[in-house]
This record gives sequence, structure tokens and C-alpha cells, in this order.
Amino acid sequence: MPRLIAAAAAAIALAAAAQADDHAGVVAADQDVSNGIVSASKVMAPKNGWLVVHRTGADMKPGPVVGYAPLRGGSNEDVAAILTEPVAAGDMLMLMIHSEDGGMKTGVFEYKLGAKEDGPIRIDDKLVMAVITAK
Ligand SMILES: [Cu+2]
Repeated sequence: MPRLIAAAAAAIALAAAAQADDHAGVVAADQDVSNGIVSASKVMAPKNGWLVVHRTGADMKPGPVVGYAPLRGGSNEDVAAILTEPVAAGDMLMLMIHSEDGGMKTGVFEYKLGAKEDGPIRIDDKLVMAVITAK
């Protein structure tokens, strides 16, 4: 793992941490995911929705979804998402806040990559997320 990428991920996680106290943000650290779980220590969500786990890489673009967990509107502590496939040490994951809007069913996760159903929220035109690297 090149150092630059790790530094960039850390900077994003810090920015998210600073933001989490106001309206919306994800606080998550690099972590061992060999137990099949990725977790965020804190998520501030503007409304009920989902914490969605995307694969990502050095380009910091959201890739395939490999897990999700429900969120309440407001503060969520220690949010844990079950990974739907193995994630190797060194893989990067993007933990992103999605809404419950636009789908057919409430309480059912309906998002597929690029779809509008249960799509990502945006604050000031930006996705709300944190990037971590699996240890
Ligand atoms: Cu997303």
C-alpha cells in the first residue's frame, strides 16, 4: 500500500470526523475485517437510511457494494455491516451514507450501483463517506 494513499484516506477520515458533530458524517478507522464485519465508530445521518460499504481504490470512486447496515436519523454509534464477500488486507472500502428514498419498500435495502433507489445522500453536493483500508 503506497503511503500517499493511506495518508489521503486518513485525511478523509479526519475530515469526516470533524463534520460528524454537526449534521452528517462517517467516522471509521482502518481495521481488521477478517471477522466478516466492517464497522464505523460513529455515523451522523440526517434521516433514516443505510451505511453502504463500497469497494474503492486509489481513484476514490465508489465501486461494487459489499455490505450495508441500517442507520437511524441522528447519531449512530458502532455501526456494523456484514460483508457479503471476503475483503483482503490492503483492500480499500468506502463507507457511505445512503437514504431510504426512491425505492418501493421502506426498511429494505434496494440500491444497486448507480441506481436511484436508496441512493447516496449529498451534503453541499458531496457524498458523505469515509474511506478505510482493511488491515
Ligand atoms: Cu454509496
